[in-house]
Amino acid sequence: MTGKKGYTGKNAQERIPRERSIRQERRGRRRADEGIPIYTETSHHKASIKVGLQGVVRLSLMNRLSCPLVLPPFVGCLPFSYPCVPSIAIYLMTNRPTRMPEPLVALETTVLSHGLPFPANRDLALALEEIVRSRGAMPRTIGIVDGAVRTQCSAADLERFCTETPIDKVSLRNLPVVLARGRTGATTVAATIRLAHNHGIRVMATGGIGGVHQDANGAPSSDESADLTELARCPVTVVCAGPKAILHLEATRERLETLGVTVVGWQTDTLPAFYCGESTHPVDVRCDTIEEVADIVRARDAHRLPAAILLTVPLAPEAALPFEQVSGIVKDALHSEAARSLAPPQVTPYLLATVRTVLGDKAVTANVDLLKQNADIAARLAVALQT
Ligand code: PSU
Ligand code: MN
Repeated sequence: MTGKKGYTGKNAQERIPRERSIRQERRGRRRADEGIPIYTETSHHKASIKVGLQGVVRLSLMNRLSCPLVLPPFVGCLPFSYPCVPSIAIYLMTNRPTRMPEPLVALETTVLSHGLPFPANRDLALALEEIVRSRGAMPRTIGIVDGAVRTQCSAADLERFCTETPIDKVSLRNLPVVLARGRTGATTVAATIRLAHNHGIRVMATGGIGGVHQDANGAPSSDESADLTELARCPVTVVCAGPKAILHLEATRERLETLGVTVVGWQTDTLPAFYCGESTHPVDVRCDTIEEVADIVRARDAHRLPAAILLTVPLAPEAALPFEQVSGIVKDALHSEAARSLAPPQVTPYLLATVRTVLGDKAVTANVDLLKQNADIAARLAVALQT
């Protein structure tokens, strides 16, 4: 349902078959923190709850009114059916029946395994979680550990993501493979938002999103991050510092527009360029307060628009790296022999590492600073969306 109930899954694609939800719950798995959608508005006109569980059923009418219906244990043990009109949704509240959903912020693991060196990555992982908590929200650092989705990595998991090599870089295309083969994989923005959305998490914080790469001549290349296409079909909000500065910014901006991703500028009219501060490309809308952003998110959800909202936060000019200098380093790197032999998923980590090699600590500091800033704003947004 929208807003208050915390679960956004309600269009046809996201409907979770009732039987599957129930089976998963029997196995003791937790889906969203706030309940399991067992019936959302569909062509059915009746919903039967055939579970032997005691719990609370939450009825939501027309996506707005909602009331919990406490089932006595004996009713819960019997097949139970409830007539409903097409726009009714029923949630079986089994995990924590009486608790309201918490404001959750998804964080990714690719930035830890492939984006930053040790020990900056480990310090960052803990710092981001702490920042989110300090704003009254709950961090959810997502990754795949030994073939299982972790919607909250433990300290030991984070240590593995920060120190183990090699760790798979997981996007949408290889997600099922990593799961099926019991591998451990760090999730990119694309995989993280998909998993977050599946688990009812509505806000994510990252550094920079992937986008359209450039070739050695500075023209858009055919290497385009799956972050873009996944943003187009995942109605979450991603707080970032814009596309990474190593990318073809103009082409990336165009693709975001084509894909229907709303680009919001946080207290800015122009698109941030990752650790290079602001670019010259316009955002769709400027917001100066969290409430303004929350209104746009609510409007998107109320009308079931499919794409993500990208809340882009620029690094302060004094903390930013000079764009011309970074572009020069990237161009040289793309001309090198090493770059030519790279598999596409290695391009982003390679270019980021090359910028770090040339610019040293400044690049790590700028990258870490913007990640912290984004986690802070994401947490504030998650809290605002609960009220
Ligand atoms: N933000 C950072 N550093 C990173 C990333 C984000 O500050 O390394 C990661 C994200 O996981 C993003 C990925 O999804 O880089 C993009 O990789 P590619 O261009 O290969 O899709
Ligand atoms: Mn790529």
